[in-house]
Amino acid sequence: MDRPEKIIKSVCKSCHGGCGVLVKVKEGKIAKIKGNPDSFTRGTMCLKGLSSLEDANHPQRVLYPMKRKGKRGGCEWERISWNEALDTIANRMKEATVRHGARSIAVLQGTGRGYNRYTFRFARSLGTPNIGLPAHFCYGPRLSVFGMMVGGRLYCDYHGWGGSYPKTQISWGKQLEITNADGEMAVWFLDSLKKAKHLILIDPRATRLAPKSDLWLKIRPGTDGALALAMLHVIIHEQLYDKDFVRDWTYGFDQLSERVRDYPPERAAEITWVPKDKIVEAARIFALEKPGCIQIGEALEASIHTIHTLMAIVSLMAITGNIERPGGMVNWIPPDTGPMEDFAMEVPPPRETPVGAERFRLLNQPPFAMCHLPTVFKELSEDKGTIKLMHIEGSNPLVAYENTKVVMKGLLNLEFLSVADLYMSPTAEYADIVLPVAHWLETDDIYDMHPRFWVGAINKAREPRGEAWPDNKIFNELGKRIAPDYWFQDVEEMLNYQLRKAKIGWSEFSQKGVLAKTGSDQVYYKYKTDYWRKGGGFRTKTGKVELYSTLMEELGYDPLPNYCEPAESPYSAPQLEGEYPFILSTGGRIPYYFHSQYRQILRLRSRQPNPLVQIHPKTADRLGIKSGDWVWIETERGRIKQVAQLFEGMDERLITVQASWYFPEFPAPDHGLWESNANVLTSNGPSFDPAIGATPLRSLFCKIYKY
Ligand SMILES: Nc1nc2c(c(=O)[nH]1)N[C@H]1C(S)=C(S)[C@@H](COP(=O)(O)OP(=O)(O)OC[C@H]3O[C@@H](n4cnc5c(=O)[nH]c(N)nc54)[C@H](O)[C@@H]3O)O[C@H]1N2
Ligand SMILES: Nc1nc2c(c(=O)[nH]1)N[C@H]1C(S)=C(S)[C@@H](COP(=O)(O)OP(=O)(O)OC[C@H]3O[C@@H](n4cnc5c(=O)[nH]c(N)nc54)[C@H](O)[C@@H]3O)O[C@H]1N2
Ligand code: SF4
Ligand SMILES: [Mo]
Repeated sequence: MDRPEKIIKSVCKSCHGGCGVLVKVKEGKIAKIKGNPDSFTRGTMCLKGLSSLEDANHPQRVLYPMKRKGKRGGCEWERISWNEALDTIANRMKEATVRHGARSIAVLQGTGRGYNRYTFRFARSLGTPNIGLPAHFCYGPRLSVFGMMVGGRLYCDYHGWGGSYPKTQISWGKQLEITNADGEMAVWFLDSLKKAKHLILIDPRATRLAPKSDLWLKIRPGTDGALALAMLHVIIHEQLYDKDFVRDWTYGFDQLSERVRDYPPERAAEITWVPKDKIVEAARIFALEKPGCIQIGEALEASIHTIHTLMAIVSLMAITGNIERPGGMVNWIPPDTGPMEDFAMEVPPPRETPVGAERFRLLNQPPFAMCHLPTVFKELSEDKGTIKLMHIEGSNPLVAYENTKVVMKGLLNLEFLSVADLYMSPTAEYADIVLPVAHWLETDDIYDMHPRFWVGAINKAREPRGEAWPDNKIFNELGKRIAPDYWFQDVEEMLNYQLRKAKIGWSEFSQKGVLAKTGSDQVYYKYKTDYWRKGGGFRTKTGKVELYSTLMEELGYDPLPNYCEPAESPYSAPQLEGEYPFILSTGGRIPYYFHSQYRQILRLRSRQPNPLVQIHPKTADRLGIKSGDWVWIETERGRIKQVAQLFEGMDERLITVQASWYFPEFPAPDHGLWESNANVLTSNGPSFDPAIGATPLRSLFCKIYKY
């Protein structure tokens, strides 16, 4: 009998996610995935999303819970039942809590995948403050600075709901056009760009945006703080700022003016290698051609100076009067569900300090306190410290975190490690228990990511393969075994609960597909209303935009933006320049991959089979390197090899390597972890951003030579 064809509406989650999709199911099988023209992303999809079925059907997916036999990393596995797997993990966690306290457990998640709220709720319900995310160098700095300065979040207004689109756009250390980072979708950005008068690109490399930009500031990596301070200098000195907004709605303008006096554009030009005229021009355009917005990239966060750099950039947004203005930077109001993270926040936070957060104190700020993973791995590698047991839901620390040798030593010293993943990543290979995770095509959940004006229904198009479970079910079933008060009968009850404020149940929401606040439902200039505060104002201590941060002051840090030189640079460590003559940047994103994922997907791998290191043609010529040669890249930590790609659009002294490479086709357990993984080169200390503990993934010293 013919089974009817069905079209399932869902949200792709093959990266951070966000693209509306239509999944065609024929005779019970998924036949095709395409973009949904009636969604926020208007039918667009990237090749990763279009390859989702190949991913879901891949023969190497983990399909059953497994426990380790023999020694850790010995690659001998035994299939076990879900009950045995969950009971084992739960019992180990309870035991650890009795023996060492709940703080001995760390719960890790990688980049945002729309289930962060489960990770946080789970860790809180265990009683551990040690939630571990890459947030010290990714998105955490932005959220911290937005929080301390404006009491909320700031997103570029690409949507024009207030009647204006950005006239000036700055793309600062970001490739949104290929990364769709943090739920801010490239399609919105590129469409709004057509309506903009100016695009300013601030990047050491000529990215795909360079031909579209009227100004490209070819900055030396890690010096963005000096550039932003000099732009502030120009705007303040030339009186180009928004005087009414500054007078009525900012705190600390005089101190900021005093501070930027130290950063005239000629000084910044020396530091940043950007000509003075271009700095002045960029500042004038941003101050005069309004409204304007700034898209901030992860490159500015993976720096030992991220917090003060971002403070200077938010000050630029503020003194030009671009905050909460149509076409500027807006803190969207959430749909009727309320902020989805309330699901985690309603569980009382543990009182203890997360590991490392006594030193990097911004990591210990409500509502998102978390541990500092470089500290966790360092302590573990020295066989000391607090953490004994780790559960990892969707992260691959052996590839993702600084200094792979240290991370490996640390993982090996854990008493117990459980990993929930779709594949046997190098990290999963070293686990005691591996849990099989369902693909998003096999999952029912609520999609919630930035920029938070909408939530969408992820609707499963088929049952999970093997015995895989969705992440939400894993957290719920594990949670029930340890802290039943906070968990639910089943996933449907948990989804209904999260939708209760919107007065809609999961089944109705899953049909509807989306809840959003758009168009006239959105509100601008919220600080002029009672929205955040009675009588108006921002949700900060002073009620103003804090150019001078009272929180930074309270925590013992410089309350005003400032600049400091990268730790490995020709100016700060000239003695090393002889041996390591190049500036190394790691991690510009690859369109066909998402971090360490998808090297096993042929359709994607065929686009770029090998890791690429970008070298300026003149540098390559001097070193006898030709395009396509394998090249060693070496730092004080170690060396890796990647394939040379000659690239003219950057300084001759810069070398950029791709991050996140391992080779699933290489033998277990390491799968080529040491061959080309950029984090063999990076450092997990001693230099960190003093407030949040970020590390310099984008500005290190290196040497290169032919393989
Ligand atoms: N396809 C794909 N998309 C992704 C990801 C992926 O792995 N693949 N990862 C996701 C994640 S978690 C994140 S955090 C985002 C990151 O995405 P983005 O924030 O867009 O960051 P990158 O792509 O790394 O681009 C950073 C740009 O900054 C430049 N840059 C490097 N150092 C500096 C510097 O010191 N100053 C300045 N001004 N620029 C610098 C680089 O040359 C590069 O062009 O992407 C997300 N999207
Ligand atoms: N040198 C250098 N290092 C970097 C960066 C850089 O630019 N340079 N970027 C950093 C940044 S910004 C980030 S965010 C981190 C990212 O770090 P991670 O998020 O740890 O990224 P991955 O290494 O891809 O590991 C993710 C794992 O989760 C699995 N997975 C995918 N989807 C799901 C799911 O839905 N559920 C579950 N349970 N598992 C899933 C994948 O198979 C994979 O094994 O890397 C960081 N590391
Ligand atoms: S950008 Fe992300 S959400 Fe959109 S299709 Fe690609 S992988 Fe899927
Ligand atoms: Mo990230």
